Amino acid sequence: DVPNEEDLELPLISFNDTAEATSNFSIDNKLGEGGYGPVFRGKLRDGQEIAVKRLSKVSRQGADQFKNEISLIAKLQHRNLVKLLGCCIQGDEKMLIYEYMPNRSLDSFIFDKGQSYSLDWPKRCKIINGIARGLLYLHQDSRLRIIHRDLKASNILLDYEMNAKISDFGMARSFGGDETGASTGRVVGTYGYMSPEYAIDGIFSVKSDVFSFGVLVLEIISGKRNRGFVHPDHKLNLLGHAWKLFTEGQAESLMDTPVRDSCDLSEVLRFTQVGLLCVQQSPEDRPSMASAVLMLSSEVALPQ
Ligand code: ACK
Repeated sequence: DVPNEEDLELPLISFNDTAEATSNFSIDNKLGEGGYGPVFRGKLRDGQEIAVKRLSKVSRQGADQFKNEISLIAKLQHRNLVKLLGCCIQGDEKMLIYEYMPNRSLDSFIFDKGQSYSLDWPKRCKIINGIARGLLYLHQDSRLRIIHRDLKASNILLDYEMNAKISDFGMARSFGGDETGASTGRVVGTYGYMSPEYAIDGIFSVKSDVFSFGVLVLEIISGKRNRGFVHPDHKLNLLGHAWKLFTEGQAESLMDTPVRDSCDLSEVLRFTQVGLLCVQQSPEDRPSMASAVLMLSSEVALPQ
């Protein structure tokens, strides 16, 4: 299901080769290692800051993921998705050029104790709403209907105003409107965020993204990572822990200190409940992203 080069709907700037690409922007310091190679910070000739993903070691799988990312993301345009500005897919060294996200990834913000103090509830609330809207767009836009398949804190990037944008579409799949799901023999993704039906049987659908979204919501509220994949009522897992505290009326003790110090309690409780609905064991019991967005904004009564 990897498209041919001719079928790619190319983004704004497409460079013919590495030399042409690099004469149009500078590449500065390395930001880190991404899914298929290093990511660098750079600048376009007009001074606009960019992030450049390079695919240096051209394994077949890496090249396929790279093309997959281009063909899907070239069609995407939403304030909660990281914008692809250009690409260079010919030649040995392939590159994707993205808008630069100065506050980097949500991962370091919520799990690094030094930084998490600056992330009060209003900011976290805005981040959750942003991720929800970005995901809703992916699932619903009739031209797209995309399942991300690797939604996690390190794939959420933050701009100057702490708006959240979803990145990394290397594993995304277009599902063409069939909501019942598809299966794969090769399970890819990250354990703490993987729904049980995907981790065990390789079945993915929009509801597997909803599960990952629920994990993210609970991580953002608690400041704790969900590790491993176990049944939600397992004691050791964040999901089980959150469920237990919530049903015992102790949800406040789930909250990360900066959240507790700055929040509207009823709002955090509502968000926690939405998170818990999204991580239910059975995909049919999880809300769609459209319902999740409505529930976050309190427009509908939550099921008990
Ligand atoms: O967590 P980070 O600081 O944010 O480290 C990773 C690293 O590159 C490897 O993925 C960072 N990164 C990826 N895309 C961008 C971008 N568009 N703007 C800024 N940083 C980025 C990511």
